Amino acid sequence: MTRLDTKDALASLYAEIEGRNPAQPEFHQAVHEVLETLAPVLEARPEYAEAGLIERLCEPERQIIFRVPWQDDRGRVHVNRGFRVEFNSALGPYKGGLRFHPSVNLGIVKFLGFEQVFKNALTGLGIGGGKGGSDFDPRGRSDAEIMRFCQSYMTELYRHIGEHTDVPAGDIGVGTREIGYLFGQYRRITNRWEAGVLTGKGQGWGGSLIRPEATGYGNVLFMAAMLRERGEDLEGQTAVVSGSGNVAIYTMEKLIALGANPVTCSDSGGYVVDDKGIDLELLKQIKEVERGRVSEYAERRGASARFVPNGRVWEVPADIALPSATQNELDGKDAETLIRNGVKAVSEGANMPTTPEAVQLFQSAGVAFGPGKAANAGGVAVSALEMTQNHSRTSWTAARVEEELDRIMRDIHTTCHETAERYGAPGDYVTGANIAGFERVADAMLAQGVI
Ligand code: NDP
Ligand code: 2IT
Repeated sequence: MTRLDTKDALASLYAEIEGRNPAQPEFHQAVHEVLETLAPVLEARPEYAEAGLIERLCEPERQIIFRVPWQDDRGRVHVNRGFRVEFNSALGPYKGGLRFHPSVNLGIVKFLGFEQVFKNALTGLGIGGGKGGSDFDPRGRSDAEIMRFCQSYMTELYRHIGEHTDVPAGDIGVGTREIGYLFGQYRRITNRWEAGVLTGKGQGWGGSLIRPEATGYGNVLFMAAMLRERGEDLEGQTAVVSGSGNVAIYTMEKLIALGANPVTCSDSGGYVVDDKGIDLELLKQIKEVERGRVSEYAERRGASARFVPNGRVWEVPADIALPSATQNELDGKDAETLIRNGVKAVSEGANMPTTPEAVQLFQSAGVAFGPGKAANAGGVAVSALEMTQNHSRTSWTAARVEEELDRIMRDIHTTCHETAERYGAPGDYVTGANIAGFERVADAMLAQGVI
């Protein structure tokens, strides 16, 4: 087939997938972004198309939707919807986080699960892809309410997961506290100490050192590798970071450690800009200990910081940008602003935070762009190391885990870089990540037959 024929075939496949999965715009966006880059590899390897690989890759192996009833502290009954999409297990057990946020629906879980398949393949660690969550809103809920919700959620989920089957972890709204309640309920129902069934566990009951830090640290390592390609490093770079949760906080911690200066953070209420650089101890106290808002940071920090309600954090001038909150938080207009202000590299801590239009603008302007499925893979990679530690009943030192994380992120960067070059798109990390992830999953699926 010629390039044009392949592109036509992909376009009609995409139209079919869109029609078959109505009202799932985020899933369509994620699929489109991958299919758009696959033409060269499908031409080079016609056996992929013959084996119906794209059709199979875009259809989850299993989709589970369930009722999650729970009682609040006043005894009122609430009903939420729970999801677990087991997308692809060609490379290993389904692996991916759980998101608790009111915006969660099947389309969002499917976009996240689809991305996870390629991301997990890029780690090289033998993990398939899945994602789950609920439209439950944890904001303002007491510990007891969170616990009852998690227990109810796990009362259904437990029958679908297991250390060799499907291994959930955290994502937005799910951290160590929630993983603790989920793990406790799993243990109670199954009467098994099965540490490898969940990752992101606490220290002392099966968790891995550096897992809380891993996504943010890994993203900064990916950013550093992109800068190195351009003959630069992080020293002295001003960074704009969005979000103020797990990924954002440890992104800032690593940026500071490597000599860069993060000057912003945000939440859904607005953003903070701090001329002296973010005071991480204060931010951690407010977000991790008090579970407060970034507006409180500005109130307590003094004259160097101000809170901009409902503002776009991307209007703050910076050398590098690390979106670390949520999908589609950085659009074409934001990209234009960043480019005008001289941004030279963007690396995605969040999943699909940059709209397709913004990605296009960055790439045309020569801004290095690291897509989430490569740049934020450090989190799931250390989850896989947590599973390894659980299987062998050992725990590694922080230094050992960090060393592994460093190696894995360098490998992912090299793989994406070399793959892009091999397929005639030098410097295009989106193409490199998609093709490299695809080849690994596709080869395993080919070998395992039509299932
Ligand atoms: P957290 O729940 O710890 O933090 C989420 C942050 O994003 C908060 O600041 C939150 O603000 C903000 N946010 C969430 N939803 C929205 C929204 N709809 N609009 C505006 N702001 C929003 O989550 P994480 O830090 O774990 O996750 C952040 C991103 O990183 C997500 O895209 C996640 O999928 C991705 N990711 C996470 C990994 C992990 O290991 N945790 C691994 C790889 C990727 P507010 O409190 O106001 O909602
Ligand atoms: O998006 C992600 O990679 C995560 N939320 C982490 C998944 C995991 O299994 O650690």
